[in-house]
Amino acid sequence: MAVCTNVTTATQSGCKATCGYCHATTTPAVYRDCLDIYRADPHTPSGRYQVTVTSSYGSTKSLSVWCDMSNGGGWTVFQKRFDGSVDFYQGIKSYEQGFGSIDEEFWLGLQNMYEMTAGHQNSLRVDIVDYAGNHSYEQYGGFSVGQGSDYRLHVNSNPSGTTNGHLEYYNNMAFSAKDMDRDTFTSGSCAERFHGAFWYNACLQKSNMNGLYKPGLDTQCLYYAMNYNDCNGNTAVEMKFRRED
Ligand SMILES: [Ca+2]
Repeated sequence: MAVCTNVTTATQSGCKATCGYCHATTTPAVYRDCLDIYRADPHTPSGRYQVTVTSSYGSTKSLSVWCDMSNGGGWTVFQKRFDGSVDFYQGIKSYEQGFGSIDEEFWLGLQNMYEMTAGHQNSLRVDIVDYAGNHSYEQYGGFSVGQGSDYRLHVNSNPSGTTNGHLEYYNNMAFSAKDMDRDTFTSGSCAERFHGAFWYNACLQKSNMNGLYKPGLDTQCLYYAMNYNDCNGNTAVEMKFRRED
């Protein structure tokens, strides 16, 4: 309940005048993303929250998201992997719509990512735990996902962090999956070759975030910021974005 003051008529929207004051039920707050939730309460913990996503056509939908309230808070996680319980070798429709469980491993979905990042300045953060248990991270500016059907990646170069990442190598690439080859490798499919789905370029892979969950040496495995020939699969990874406007 909220108290509206200085109400002069009983017809004010949502209000019922009583003795010059008006007591009205507040409209539930609409949170567009984890940043709105963080700003409403900077002490709220990381976890599962409900946000309202507005499409480019103006329609709205409720969406469960995982929010990382550490590292400055307000991060909307769009990919989380830590135990290999979810199969990430999926087709383009699954990657468009999202899959997995928001409390466990998941991919949030390219359409959701487009609708939540379009028209905003966003940062991208990657958190990694390598096969030896070492934690590292990287942060990029200029992140957004273009509209369907190809959902191009936009990300700036010169990241900050503790990993020598190169996601800018994939800047302006279309998203490819095992059943949708939009990479620039003309003799085959990077998604098939690396058992994943990503904004693949010409298969000179420097990251394979949706690859096979197989910690240890394997060129098809989940890895970030290394040459695939040196790949020791990561044991945990999160990718997340935050509005900066
Ligand atoms: Ca190809």
